[in-house]
Amino acid sequence: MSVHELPPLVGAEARPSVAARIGIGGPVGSGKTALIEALIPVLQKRGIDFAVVTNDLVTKEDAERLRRSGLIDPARVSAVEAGACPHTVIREDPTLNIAAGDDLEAKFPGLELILFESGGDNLASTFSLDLVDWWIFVIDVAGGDDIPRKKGPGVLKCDLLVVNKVDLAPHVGVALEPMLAEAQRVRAGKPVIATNARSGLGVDAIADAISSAVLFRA
Ligand SMILES: Nc1nc2c(ncn2[C@@H]2O[C@H](COP(=O)(O)OP(=O)(O)OP(=O)(O)O)[C@@H](O)[C@H]2O)c(=O)[nH]1
Ligand SMILES: [Mg+2]
Repeated sequence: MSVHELPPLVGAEARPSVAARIGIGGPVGSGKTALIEALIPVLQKRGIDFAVVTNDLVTKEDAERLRRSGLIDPARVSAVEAGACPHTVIREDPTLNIAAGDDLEAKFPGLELILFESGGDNLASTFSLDLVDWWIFVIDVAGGDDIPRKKGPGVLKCDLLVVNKVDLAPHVGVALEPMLAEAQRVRAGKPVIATNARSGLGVDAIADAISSAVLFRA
């Protein structure tokens, strides 16, 4: 077979694009969309040209919420309906998400960054590196301080672990510092950031992490 007859590359290597693609996964209701809502003005202030792809089971709820928010040009938000199994479309067969990202890049040629929010899933959900270059896993304090200890693949394998809803710690009987220390321990030094997506606490640190990991900005 000559080089001209080789089958086309799939996934990341096939992308003609330049936009970095990052994933945001985590259990149902941990605050993934809230985090995106908090990140949008921070990324805009930094002059980053970005778009968002959301995933829901059988609706476009999160995309509609972002489009209505007034925070972002609605054309920059795409929705994937994941069907029964949210992790399938971010891991086993990310074709729909890759296509949604490609469409956004075609529409916005200067795009630097695409955020892919997974549908809420369990602690085992992870992203295919055919889809994303780097990914965040969002857990929340109200889910219980034993979540890091359970060492789910999402918690262990993500590039950045976000522990959200820190404001709720006193209300749900969670000792925040030991929870964060345990998260750091199980991740063997990979980063952990504590956030309150409603107040914006920790969101600048996430933007810094994204910038240095995939945009090669200080
Ligand atoms: N107190 C508090 N509430 C939060 C925080 N972040 C999110 N919430 C609330 O938690 C609920 C779920 O937030 P979402 O952003 O919809 O969570 P999600 O992970 O996108 O949910 P799915 O996409 O359905 O999995 C909403 O009522 C948010 O207002 C936080 O930091 N503190
Ligand atoms: Mg959401």
